[in-house]
Amino acid sequence: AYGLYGRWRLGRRVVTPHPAPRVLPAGSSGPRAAPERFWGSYRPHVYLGMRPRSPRPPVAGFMWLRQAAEARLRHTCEQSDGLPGYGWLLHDGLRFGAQEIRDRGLTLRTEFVKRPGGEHGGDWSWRVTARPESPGDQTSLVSLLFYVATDGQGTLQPHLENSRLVSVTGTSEELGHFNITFHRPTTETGEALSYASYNHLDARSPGLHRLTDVVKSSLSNRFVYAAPGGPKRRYFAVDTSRARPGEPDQAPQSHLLLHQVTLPLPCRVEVTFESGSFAERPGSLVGAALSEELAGHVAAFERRFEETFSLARKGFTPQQQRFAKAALSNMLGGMGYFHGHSIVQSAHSQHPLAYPEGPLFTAVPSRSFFPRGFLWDEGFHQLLLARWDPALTREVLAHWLDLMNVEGWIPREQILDDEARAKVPPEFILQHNEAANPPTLFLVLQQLLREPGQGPAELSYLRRLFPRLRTWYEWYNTTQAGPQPYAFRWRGRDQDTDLFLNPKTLTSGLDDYPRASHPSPAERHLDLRCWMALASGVMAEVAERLGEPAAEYRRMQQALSDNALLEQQHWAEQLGMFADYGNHSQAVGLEREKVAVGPGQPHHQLPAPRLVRVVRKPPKLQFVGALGYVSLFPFLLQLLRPDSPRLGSILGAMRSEQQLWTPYGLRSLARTSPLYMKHNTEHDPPYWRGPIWINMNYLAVRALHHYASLEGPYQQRAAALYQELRANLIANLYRQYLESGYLWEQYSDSTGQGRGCYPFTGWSALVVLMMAEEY
Ligand code: 6A9
Repeated sequence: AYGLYGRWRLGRRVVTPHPAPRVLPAGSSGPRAAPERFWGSYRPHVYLGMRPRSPRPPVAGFMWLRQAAEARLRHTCEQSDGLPGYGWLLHDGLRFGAQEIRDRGLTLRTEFVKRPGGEHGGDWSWRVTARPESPGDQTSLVSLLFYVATDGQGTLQPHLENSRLVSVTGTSEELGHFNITFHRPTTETGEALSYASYNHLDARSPGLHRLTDVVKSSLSNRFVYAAPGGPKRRYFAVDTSRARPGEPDQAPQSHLLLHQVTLPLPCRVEVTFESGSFAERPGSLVGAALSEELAGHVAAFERRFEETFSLARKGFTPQQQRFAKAALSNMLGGMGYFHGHSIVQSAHSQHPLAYPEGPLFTAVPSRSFFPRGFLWDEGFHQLLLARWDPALTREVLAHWLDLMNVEGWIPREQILDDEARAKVPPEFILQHNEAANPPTLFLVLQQLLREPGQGPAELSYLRRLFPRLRTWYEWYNTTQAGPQPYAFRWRGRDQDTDLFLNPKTLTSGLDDYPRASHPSPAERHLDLRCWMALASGVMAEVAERLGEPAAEYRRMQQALSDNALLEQQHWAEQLGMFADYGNHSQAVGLEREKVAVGPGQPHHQLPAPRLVRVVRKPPKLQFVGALGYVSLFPFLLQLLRPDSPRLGSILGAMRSEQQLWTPYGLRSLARTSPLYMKHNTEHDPPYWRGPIWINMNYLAVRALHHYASLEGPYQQRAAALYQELRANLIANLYRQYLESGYLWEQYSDSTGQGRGCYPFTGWSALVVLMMAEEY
């Protein structure tokens, strides 16, 4: 039906930007429009790094190395480094941060402070203090390595004094002229040190994603540390003559200049970045001046934290408050600024295409494992951050909505640059334009609408957002429509059903949570339907505030929260729960494939038999028996009327230890459910089939709080459960943090222990809102 040109145009739609003016016009993150946010710790994937919010700017970073028989260089956050703990203890998301990093044998405290001034985002200072793990250790040598690197734009110039790299001057489009100084090391209290060794590296790299390799390849232990009167010791250091630039065929994108200082513990090193346009600088921000500045920021943070969350007033101990501050600070310190493009594919494009290039300012779920943007995770992150700094949240939301294409689609996982791509296996990089993800940004909008003091600025922000919100909503409403009015279905479920116990639904965010065993267009997904009820309500409210047509959104909201219709589509009377509906068989299992052995063929030559799915009873259209988070959705998103008897059933299932209740929070899938803790394939362990996830638990606590405030037959029950569930979650997250040094992706339903990747501040940081009782 389409000509060649028509087909080409259809294929290009996936990479055609939404036509509405960007919510954030070009330059709005730059040094003129937003100088106070220009520089930041926006490289969450390294232990310490800063960059400005500009496309390919020079960046700053830090590495360290304990001098031992082997050189183990630390740079990007890696779980395989096995650090006993690291993360921001304090971070205001704007002006300062203080992080603690525990490595074997030493502890590092990394602090930064920004100072506004000039035309290019001002100055900043770093202070790194290294202390031995055991106070008596005076023999360990440590190397602290500070670098600056370009990323395709700007120039750098090293300045040496007797082979010590003392400073770097440079220029870039948005930074103008600048000067970075590596100050002489001191004791941890700031007194001069008599001796340290210095090395430096001046090298090229294919890009920022190869910096670690370039530095590693240059390390040599031919250097000798010889403090006067002390023993001579060989140590590892960067060596310009050895540095290999990586792929030689690629034009080097990065110029790297690195300063290494090697010295005994304890010690301290400071680095200053000074902007050339800063006219009347009162003096460099180092030493006592830096200490004073830091102390001021710490005090302001403490005050603001208590004003915002009232944890002292609520009786939390100082140690519990420190935990909550660290959770919030890690969320803020995990903010990243990424610039680049996704690689996408539509049903109409034969080949993967480059999505339009653009910026994304976002929090990330995990600095080590998932240091990039995830659409539905971000809604949960911003529920916390909106309480701390609503302006920040507004900006993040705008960045996400500006990623929308003409269809109304936003790619779910944002893998935008080489550094991000280097961390993701190729098969996960491609984003498909039929793939949704829960529209949790509507939860954030709902929260922003409730903020007191909505004035003209907030209204005009909403007005700029509105055309995109409208298309986004429409995209879900049409592309994820279900088999009957008011029903919805996640697209993009796994199709290769023979290999999975239950084909996954990655788009729902709940990955392997059991759904209909045989994906089909007849499916009705309960969670998506509830998300759409929420989205409709928020759209109606936004439209009403703006004087835009709201009636259709209201009508949808009312239809989707009509409890009778909800029950008709999703109440499974026989199962006694809300459920998905689809082509389903309960009688499935994984079995070893039988491999025919030919006569005389020795067994050991055969490939290992695979696990394949067997369906012992044919599927039929029915409700899907899988009690867990999905079944709770009408409650989680507060669609149930307070007098609904279904509310009683849900509270019962939640409190039953056979089903969802544990001393650590609600498990994702009932213990009595057929796929509870079942592997999906030989190599795919259970994920959303039992473990405790904090985002859903936060929604549960929030919903209990809601129903506890409404008169009805279940009010008392909800109030009691609220107290209990909240206390369990807070106690376990706090305990896990103390015991393991981290917040985690999920938690074991049998021991409460952290599971999956770490640190995963992501939605685990919602514990702060539970402590503060902010819902
Ligand atoms: C795999 C492997 C270095 C899975 O937190 C992000 C998402 C959630 O949105 C989702 O609900 N996580 C949850 O079920 C992590 C997903 C990671 C997928 C990419 C690539 C990289 O290995």
